[in-house]
Amino acid sequence: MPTNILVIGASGQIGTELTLKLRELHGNAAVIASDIREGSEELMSSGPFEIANAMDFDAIEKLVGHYNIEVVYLMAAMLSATGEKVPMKAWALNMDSLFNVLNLAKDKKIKKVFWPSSIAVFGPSTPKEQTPQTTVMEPTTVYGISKQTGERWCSYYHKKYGVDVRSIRYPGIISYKTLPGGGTTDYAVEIFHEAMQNGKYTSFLSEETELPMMFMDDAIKATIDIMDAPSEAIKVRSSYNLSAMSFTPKILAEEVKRHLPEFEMNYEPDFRQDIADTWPSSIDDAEARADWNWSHNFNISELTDAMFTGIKSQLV
Ligand code: AKB
Repeated sequence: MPTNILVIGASGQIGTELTLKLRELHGNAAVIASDIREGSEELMSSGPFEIANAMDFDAIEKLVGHYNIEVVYLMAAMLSATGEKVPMKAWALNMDSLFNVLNLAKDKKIKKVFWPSSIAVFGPSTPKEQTPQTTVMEPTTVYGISKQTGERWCSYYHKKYGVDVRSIRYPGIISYKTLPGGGTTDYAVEIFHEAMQNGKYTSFLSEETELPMMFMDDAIKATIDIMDAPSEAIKVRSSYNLSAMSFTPKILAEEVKRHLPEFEMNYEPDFRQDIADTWPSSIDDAEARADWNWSHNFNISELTDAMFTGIKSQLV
Protein backbone atom coordinates (compact mmCIF):
# COMPACT_ATOMS: atom_id res chain seq x y z
CA MET A 1 0.00 0.00 0.00
CA PRO A 2 1.50 3.41 -0.93
CA THR A 3 1.48 6.14 1.70
CA ASN A 4 -1.36 8.48 0.85
CA ILE A 5 -0.50 12.16 1.02
CA LEU A 6 -2.76 15.22 1.26
CA VAL A 7 -1.54 18.63 0.09
CA ILE A 8 -3.70 21.44 1.50
CA GLY A 9 -3.28 24.69 -0.44
CA ALA A 10 -2.22 22.75 -3.53
CA SER A 11 -3.24 25.46 -6.02
CA GLY A 12 -0.79 28.03 -4.66
CA GLN A 13 2.75 28.88 -5.78
CA ILE A 14 4.59 26.21 -3.77
CA GLY A 15 1.64 23.82 -3.40
CA THR A 16 1.31 23.34 -7.17
CA GLU A 17 4.92 22.31 -7.76
CA LEU A 18 5.13 20.31 -4.53
CA THR A 19 2.05 18.28 -5.52
CA LEU A 20 3.43 17.58 -9.00
CA LYS A 21 6.78 16.46 -7.56
CA LEU A 22 5.13 14.25 -4.93
CA ARG A 23 2.99 12.66 -7.67
CA GLU A 24 6.13 11.95 -9.68
CA LEU A 25 7.69 10.28 -6.63
CA HIS A 26 4.71 8.43 -5.13
CA GLY A 27 2.31 7.95 -8.04
CA ASN A 28 -0.54 10.22 -9.09
CA ALA A 29 -3.30 8.41 -7.21
CA ALA A 30 -1.44 8.57 -3.87
CA VAL A 31 -1.21 12.37 -3.75
CA ILE A 32 -4.50 14.19 -3.12
CA ALA A 33 -4.48 17.89 -3.94
CA SER A 34 -6.92 20.18 -2.16
CA ASP A 35 -7.54 23.89 -2.13
CA ILE A 36 -10.37 26.38 -1.72
CA ARG A 37 -10.02 27.20 -5.44
CA GLU A 38 -9.18 25.26 -8.56
CA GLY A 39 -5.55 25.11 -9.68
CA SER A 40 -3.61 24.81 -12.91
CA GLU A 41 -4.72 22.43 -15.64
CA GLU A 42 -1.67 20.22 -14.94
CA LEU A 43 -2.47 20.05 -11.22
CA MET A 44 -6.16 19.29 -11.73
CA SER A 45 -5.70 16.66 -14.42
CA SER A 46 -2.72 14.74 -13.02
CA GLY A 47 -4.41 13.24 -9.94
CA PRO A 48 -7.23 13.56 -7.39
CA PHE A 49 -8.29 17.13 -6.57
CA GLU A 50 -10.80 18.17 -3.87
CA ILE A 51 -12.19 21.60 -3.09
CA ALA A 52 -11.85 22.11 0.68
CA ASN A 53 -11.41 24.99 3.09
CA ALA A 54 -8.28 24.54 5.24
CA MET A 55 -10.13 26.26 8.11
CA ASP A 56 -12.94 23.68 8.08
CA PHE A 57 -11.87 20.89 10.45
CA ASP A 58 -14.70 18.54 9.44
CA ALA A 59 -13.91 18.90 5.73
CA ILE A 60 -10.21 18.13 6.28
CA GLU A 61 -10.98 15.24 8.64
CA LYS A 62 -13.36 13.80 6.02
CA LEU A 63 -10.69 13.95 3.31
CA VAL A 64 -8.17 12.28 5.63
CA GLY A 65 -10.61 9.45 6.36
CA HIS A 66 -11.84 9.02 2.79
CA TYR A 67 -8.36 8.74 1.25
CA ASN A 68 -6.61 7.01 4.21
CA ILE A 69 -4.18 9.91 4.43
CA GLU A 70 -1.00 9.41 6.48
CA VAL A 71 0.98 12.53 5.60
CA VAL A 72 -0.25 16.13 5.27
CA TYR A 73 1.57 19.10 3.71
CA LEU A 74 -0.24 22.24 4.87
CA MET A 75 0.65 24.88 2.30
CA ALA A 76 -2.39 27.19 2.68
CA ALA A 77 -1.51 30.60 4.14
CA MET A 78 -2.07 34.31 3.71
CA LEU A 79 1.29 35.97 3.00
CA SER A 80 2.89 39.10 4.40
CA ALA A 81 1.60 41.88 2.13
CA THR A 82 -2.03 40.68 1.85
CA GLY A 83 -2.05 39.85 5.55
CA GLU A 84 -1.45 43.52 6.44
CA LYS A 85 -4.66 44.47 4.60
CA VAL A 86 -6.87 41.94 6.42
CA PRO A 87 -5.00 41.08 9.64
CA MET A 88 -7.77 39.15 11.39
CA LYS A 89 -8.47 37.02 8.31
CA ALA A 90 -4.77 36.27 7.94
CA TRP A 91 -4.54 35.28 11.59
CA ALA A 92 -7.64 33.06 11.35
CA LEU A 93 -6.50 31.25 8.20
CA ASN A 94 -2.89 30.78 9.27
CA MET A 95 -3.69 29.58 12.79
CA ASP A 96 -6.94 27.62 12.31
CA SER A 97 -5.54 25.59 9.43
CA LEU A 98 -2.46 24.70 11.51
CA PHE A 99 -4.50 23.64 14.56
CA ASN A 100 -6.76 21.51 12.34
CA VAL A 101 -3.80 19.52 11.06
CA LEU A 102 -1.90 19.38 14.37
CA ASN A 103 -5.02 18.08 16.13
CA LEU A 104 -5.54 15.35 13.51
CA ALA A 105 -1.93 14.28 14.16
CA LYS A 106 -2.41 14.47 17.94
CA ASP A 107 -5.44 12.16 17.60
CA LYS A 108 -3.31 9.75 15.50
CA LYS A 109 -5.47 10.23 12.41
CA ILE A 110 -2.35 11.22 10.44
CA LYS A 111 1.30 10.29 11.05
CA LYS A 112 3.37 13.17 9.75
CA VAL A 113 2.90 16.89 9.04
CA PHE A 114 4.82 19.45 7.00
CA TRP A 115 4.08 23.09 7.77
CA PRO A 116 6.08 25.98 6.29
CA SER A 117 7.35 28.89 8.32
CA SER A 118 9.10 31.91 6.83
CA ILE A 119 11.88 34.47 7.23
CA ALA A 120 8.94 36.71 8.27
CA VAL A 121 9.30 35.32 11.82
CA PHE A 122 12.24 37.73 12.19
CA GLY A 123 11.88 41.43 12.88
CA PRO A 124 13.80 44.68 13.21
CA SER A 125 15.61 43.59 16.39
CA THR A 126 16.93 40.38 14.77
CA PRO A 127 20.58 40.40 13.56
CA LYS A 128 20.26 41.13 9.83
CA GLU A 129 23.36 39.39 8.44
CA GLN A 130 23.65 35.59 8.62
CA THR A 131 20.64 35.48 10.96
CA PRO A 132 21.20 32.53 13.31
CA GLN A 133 18.75 29.65 13.87
CA THR A 134 18.07 30.78 17.43
CA THR A 135 17.90 34.53 17.91
CA VAL A 136 15.70 37.50 18.80
CA MET A 137 12.32 37.24 17.02
CA GLU A 138 10.00 40.26 17.19
CA PRO A 139 8.05 40.12 13.90
CA THR A 140 6.01 43.18 12.97
CA THR A 141 3.61 41.70 10.37
CA VAL A 142 0.54 39.62 11.17
CA TYR A 143 1.93 36.95 8.84
CA GLY A 144 5.22 36.92 10.76
CA ILE A 145 3.43 36.81 14.11
CA SER A 146 1.29 33.89 12.91
CA LYS A 147 4.35 31.99 11.67
CA GLN A 148 6.29 32.62 14.88
CA THR A 149 3.30 31.51 16.96
CA GLY A 150 2.82 28.50 14.69
CA GLU A 151 6.43 27.49 15.28
CA ARG A 152 5.88 27.51 19.02
CA TRP A 153 2.74 25.36 18.64
CA CYS A 154 4.57 22.86 16.39
CA SER A 155 7.28 22.52 19.00
CA TYR A 156 4.63 22.16 21.74
CA TYR A 157 2.65 19.45 19.89
CA HIS A 158 5.87 17.54 19.25
CA LYS A 159 7.02 17.71 22.87
CA LYS A 160 3.67 17.22 24.54
CA TYR A 161 1.90 14.80 22.17
CA GLY A 162 4.74 13.30 20.11
CA VAL A 163 3.41 14.81 16.87
CA ASP A 164 5.89 14.33 13.99
CA VAL A 165 5.74 17.84 12.56
CA ARG A 166 8.56 19.25 10.43
CA SER A 167 9.06 22.79 9.21
CA ILE A 168 11.41 25.13 7.37
CA ARG A 169 11.55 28.91 7.23
CA TYR A 170 11.20 29.62 3.52
CA PRO A 171 12.93 32.67 2.08
CA GLY A 172 11.36 34.35 -1.01
CA ILE A 173 10.60 31.55 -3.49
CA ILE A 174 11.07 32.20 -7.20
CA SER A 175 9.25 30.09 -9.80
CA TYR A 176 7.52 30.34 -13.15
CA LYS A 177 4.68 27.75 -13.09
CA THR A 178 2.32 29.45 -10.62
CA LEU A 179 2.51 33.10 -9.57
CA PRO A 180 2.96 33.91 -5.89
CA GLY A 181 0.17 35.90 -4.26
CA GLY A 182 0.51 38.71 -1.78
CA GLY A 183 4.11 38.42 -0.62
CA THR A 184 6.85 41.00 -0.06
CA THR A 185 9.33 39.00 -2.15
CA ASP A 186 6.97 38.74 -5.17
CA TYR A 187 8.92 41.42 -7.09
CA ALA A 188 11.57 38.78 -7.79
CA VAL A 189 9.02 36.74 -9.78
CA GLU A 190 7.12 39.64 -11.39
CA ILE A 191 10.34 41.10 -12.80
CA PHE A 192 10.84 38.11 -15.13
CA HIS A 193 7.30 38.16 -16.54
CA GLU A 194 7.33 41.93 -17.04
CA ALA A 195 10.83 41.89 -18.55
CA MET A 196 9.87 39.27 -21.10
CA GLN A 197 6.51 40.82 -21.94
CA ASN A 198 7.23 44.57 -21.78
CA GLY A 199 11.01 44.97 -21.47
CA LYS A 200 10.70 46.94 -18.23
CA TYR A 201 9.64 46.61 -14.59
CA THR A 202 8.91 48.94 -11.68
CA SER A 203 10.06 47.36 -8.43
CA PHE A 204 8.02 47.99 -5.28
CA LEU A 205 11.22 47.51 -3.22
CA SER A 206 14.16 49.91 -3.38
CA GLU A 207 17.26 48.98 -5.37
CA GLU A 208 19.42 48.17 -2.32
CA THR A 209 16.91 45.99 -0.41
CA GLU A 210 18.71 42.70 0.09
CA LEU A 211 16.58 39.66 0.94
CA PRO A 212 17.14 35.89 1.15
CA MET A 213 15.77 34.06 -1.93
CA MET A 214 15.58 30.55 -3.38
CA PHE A 215 14.64 28.88 -6.67
CA MET A 216 11.52 26.70 -6.48
CA ASP A 217 13.36 23.44 -7.28
CA ASP A 218 15.53 23.94 -4.20
CA ALA A 219 12.51 24.77 -2.03
CA ILE A 220 10.78 21.57 -3.16
CA LYS A 221 13.97 19.56 -2.61
CA ALA A 222 14.26 20.94 0.95
CA THR A 223 10.62 20.15 1.68
CA ILE A 224 10.94 16.56 0.49
CA ASP A 225 14.36 16.06 2.10
CA ILE A 226 13.20 17.16 5.55
CA MET A 227 10.12 14.92 5.30
CA ASP A 228 12.22 11.92 4.20
CA ALA A 229 14.81 12.34 6.97
CA PRO A 230 14.66 9.91 9.90
CA SER A 231 12.71 11.37 12.81
CA GLU A 232 15.73 11.41 15.14
CA ALA A 233 17.64 13.62 12.65
CA ILE A 234 15.07 16.40 13.05
CA LYS A 235 16.35 18.13 16.15
CA VAL A 236 14.57 21.46 15.62
CA ARG A 237 10.82 20.99 15.96
CA SER A 238 9.89 24.64 15.62
CA SER A 239 11.31 25.42 12.15
CA TYR A 240 14.70 25.30 10.40
CA ASN A 241 16.49 28.29 8.87
CA LEU A 242 17.02 27.60 5.15
CA SER A 243 19.22 29.53 2.74
CA ALA A 244 20.40 29.52 -0.87
CA MET A 245 21.24 33.11 -1.93
CA SER A 246 20.59 36.77 -1.16
CA PHE A 247 20.27 39.63 -3.63
CA THR A 248 18.87 43.12 -4.16
CA PRO A 249 16.46 44.25 -6.92
CA LYS A 250 19.42 46.03 -8.54
CA ILE A 251 21.51 42.84 -8.69
CA LEU A 252 18.56 40.87 -10.08
CA ALA A 253 18.00 43.55 -12.74
CA GLU A 254 21.65 43.10 -13.82
CA GLU A 255 21.02 39.37 -14.19
CA VAL A 256 17.92 40.02 -16.30
CA LYS A 257 20.02 42.31 -18.53
CA ARG A 258 22.31 39.38 -19.39
CA HIS A 259 19.31 37.97 -21.30
CA LEU A 260 17.67 41.28 -22.28
CA PRO A 261 20.32 44.05 -22.60
CA GLU A 262 17.59 46.69 -23.24
CA PHE A 263 15.72 45.86 -20.00
CA GLU A 264 14.73 48.97 -17.98
CA MET A 265 14.27 48.85 -14.21
CA ASN A 266 12.53 51.53 -12.15
CA TYR A 267 11.87 51.79 -8.42
CA GLU A 268 8.73 52.93 -6.62
CA PRO A 269 8.87 51.53 -3.08
CA ASP A 270 5.44 51.10 -1.44
CA PHE A 271 4.19 49.71 1.90
CA ARG A 272 6.02 46.44 1.21
CA GLN A 273 9.32 48.29 1.63
CA ASP A 274 8.50 48.76 5.34
CA ILE A 275 8.01 45.01 5.68
CA ALA A 276 11.20 44.14 3.79
CA ASP A 277 13.19 46.56 5.95
CA THR A 278 12.39 44.44 9.03
CA TRP A 279 13.57 41.13 7.49
CA PRO A 280 17.07 39.62 7.43
CA SER A 281 19.31 40.13 4.42
CA SER A 282 20.97 36.73 4.79
CA ILE A 283 20.34 33.53 6.75
CA ASP A 284 22.63 31.05 8.54
CA ASP A 285 21.21 27.58 7.84
CA ALA A 286 24.09 25.51 9.30
CA GLU A 287 21.70 23.42 11.43
CA ALA A 288 19.59 22.27 8.45
CA ARG A 289 22.81 21.40 6.59
CA ALA A 290 24.16 19.43 9.58
CA ASP A 291 20.97 17.71 10.78
CA TRP A 292 19.36 16.50 7.52
CA ASN A 293 22.07 17.24 4.93
CA TRP A 294 20.34 20.18 3.28
CA SER A 295 22.18 21.65 0.31
CA HIS A 296 21.01 23.92 -2.48
CA ASN A 297 21.70 23.68 -6.23
CA PHE A 298 20.75 27.06 -7.72
CA ASN A 299 22.64 30.35 -7.49
CA ILE A 300 21.29 33.65 -8.87
CA SER A 301 22.61 33.11 -12.43
CA GLU A 302 21.25 29.56 -12.63
CA LEU A 303 17.94 30.79 -11.24
CA THR A 304 17.78 33.55 -13.86
CA ASP A 305 18.55 31.14 -16.70
CA ALA A 306 15.92 28.69 -15.43
CA MET A 307 13.30 31.46 -15.18
CA PHE A 308 13.93 32.64 -18.76
CA THR A 309 13.81 29.08 -20.12
CA GLY A 310 10.70 28.23 -18.10
CA ILE A 311 8.70 31.33 -19.00
CA LYS A 312 9.68 31.03 -22.69
CA SER A 313 8.45 27.43 -22.77
CA GLN A 314 5.09 28.62 -21.42
CA LEU A 315 4.77 31.38 -24.04
CA VAL A 316 5.04 29.00 -27.04
C1 AKB B 1 6.30 36.75 1.61
O1 AKB B 1 6.96 37.59 0.99
O2 AKB B 1 5.37 37.04 2.38
C2 AKB B 1 6.68 35.30 1.48
C3 AKB B 1 7.63 34.86 2.55
C4 AKB B 1 9.02 35.35 2.56
O3 AKB B 1 7.26 34.09 3.40
N1 AKB B 1 7.25 35.06 0.18
